[in-house]
Amino acid sequence: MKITSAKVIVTCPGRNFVTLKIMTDQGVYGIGDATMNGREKAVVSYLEDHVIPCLIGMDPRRIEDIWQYLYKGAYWRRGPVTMRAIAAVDVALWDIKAKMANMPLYQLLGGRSRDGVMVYGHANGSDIAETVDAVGQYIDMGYKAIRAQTGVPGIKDAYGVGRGKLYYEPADAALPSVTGWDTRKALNYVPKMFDKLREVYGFDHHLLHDGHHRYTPQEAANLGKMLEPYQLFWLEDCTPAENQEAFKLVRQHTVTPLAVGEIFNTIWDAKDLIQNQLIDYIRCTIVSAGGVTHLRRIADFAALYQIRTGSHGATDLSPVTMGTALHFDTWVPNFGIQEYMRHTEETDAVFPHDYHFERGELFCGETPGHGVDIDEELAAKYPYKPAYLPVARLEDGTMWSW
Ligand code: CS2
Ligand code: MG
Repeated sequence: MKITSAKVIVTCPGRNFVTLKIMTDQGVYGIGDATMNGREKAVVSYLEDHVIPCLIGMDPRRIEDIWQYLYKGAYWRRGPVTMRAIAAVDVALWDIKAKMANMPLYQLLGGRSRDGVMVYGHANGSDIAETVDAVGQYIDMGYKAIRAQTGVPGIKDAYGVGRGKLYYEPADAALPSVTGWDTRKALNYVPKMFDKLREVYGFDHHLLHDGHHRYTPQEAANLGKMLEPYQLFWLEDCTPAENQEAFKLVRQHTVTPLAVGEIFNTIWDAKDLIQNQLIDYIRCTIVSAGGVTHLRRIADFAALYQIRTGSHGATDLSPVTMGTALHFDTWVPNFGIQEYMRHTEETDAVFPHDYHFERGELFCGETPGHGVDIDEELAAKYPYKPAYLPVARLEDGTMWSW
């Protein structure tokens, strides 16, 4: 069996997506996601100029060997561009293998560990009252777990506040828009939101919060401590994680569960966090962390320390990643939760898929492969549109982590 050709499809049905399609001499094809929000074209070039020429003629059944070829063979290891390109190839090859086996992907991985996959949705508002309403709407839709973010008085466009009810899309401008940040104001306001949420809805639902890399370790520890009475499912990205040791200080001071990893690319980014048991959930996902082949290594390593998965699932991860992640989640023994931000109807139409939402859970389908396709004709109607994530500055103009 041979790879005969491969192409990269860029489409913008409401937001940009980069998709790799690999064709074989047996007529079976596979699809992989290579989207990197705000830096899409870097991955397009990496695939078109440097990966696809090497793939032609290779045996697509040799998934592991091709993964190692692209990782070790590039000499330049790791990083968000490289690992997304590898992920796209890896996912397309798993799709091909599962189609050849006439099985849904989760069967190839080891079979079902659960029926459905618990997901969390994003509730947000410009202030506490609006967020409380939004959480109520998610509860009414059947969600068991809800992430709550609020605008903060005095902070311009605080992270996580969307425009519509169900959709939140941060990459919103042809050049980065400037948002604000003020840790003092956030530390004052965020605990009040959770106090209100527990007062109104009680403790039956899981609540989550994303710090989005904004706090220092000491401030994160303080926030974690203040949130303890509200029994969060997790506090995410409470401090930047380039320095994995930073989490020691947070861990020593709070029992609020910690989640991190949506911007990690390999197991090495999480090694110290995992083996020192500094986190509770690992948020790496298929597209950013080298595909199914590598994510499986991360999840297995995390399982040794009772750390569970909580894969990133924002709208910039295409339905191809979501579909693949759901097969992974259906199999992985140490599953925790799956993030689920709904895609727009336009996006869903470009990527026909067989997963569905029911009573707070997502279910992958039984179609052979990962169950997600791309309608190329429809995709061609939505040309690429430059869209950047915002940047964040403090009141005095200092650049901060967005
Ligand atoms: C976020 C994302 O979903 C999350 O937890 O942190 O909204 C993130 O900001 C985007 O995926 C960036 O592209
Ligand atoms: Mg996040």
